[in-house]
Amino acid sequence: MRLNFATAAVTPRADGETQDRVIVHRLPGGLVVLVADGAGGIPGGDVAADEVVRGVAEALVDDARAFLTAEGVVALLRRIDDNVERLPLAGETTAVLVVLREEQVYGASCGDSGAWIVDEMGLDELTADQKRKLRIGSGRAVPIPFGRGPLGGTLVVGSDGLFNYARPDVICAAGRGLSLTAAACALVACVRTVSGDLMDDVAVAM
Ligand SMILES: [Mn+2]
Repeated sequence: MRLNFATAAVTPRADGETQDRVIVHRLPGGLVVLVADGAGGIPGGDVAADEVVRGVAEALVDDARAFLTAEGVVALLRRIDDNVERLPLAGETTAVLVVLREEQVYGASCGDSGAWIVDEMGLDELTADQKRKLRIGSGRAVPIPFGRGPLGGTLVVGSDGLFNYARPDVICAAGRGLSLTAAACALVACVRTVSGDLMDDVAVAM
């Protein structure tokens, strides 16, 4: 099974600071892909997103069983939600966590980041049923599990800066024939307006 991956991120902010986080961990025989997008409009989105990154890294060491099933990932994200809610400086964040193994792809998400599997035929939105408003840090997060068989196409995990500003057919076509690294760069490039502007931070892993 191919277990290589690429990540890319861009931000329209002049200071280069972004509240999007994209992290990929290797497991024996698999990958853990995480995207977290700290919510704007309330303070502390970046703290919340960092706390998800930290909580997942910690669980990989202390609680590897959490990554064995989609339900385990749901429970992990719930625990992280409780922890983030208790942090005075933390706001809220989305989280999409995908475990990619030889025989299956599974995970859970909350908020409006997304995970798609794309191929020539179109797209399969793993995160179609997620609760967009009940984010990590609210104390009310409702992570929704997803699962599929062996990965058929290309896994694309990203923030809403990708999925809200690029047409689905453009996302499906963006990486075709390219190396993964070039494809990830092509994806974050395709959300720019004709004048070259970005409307939101963008982070992707594929
Ligand atoms: Mn965003």
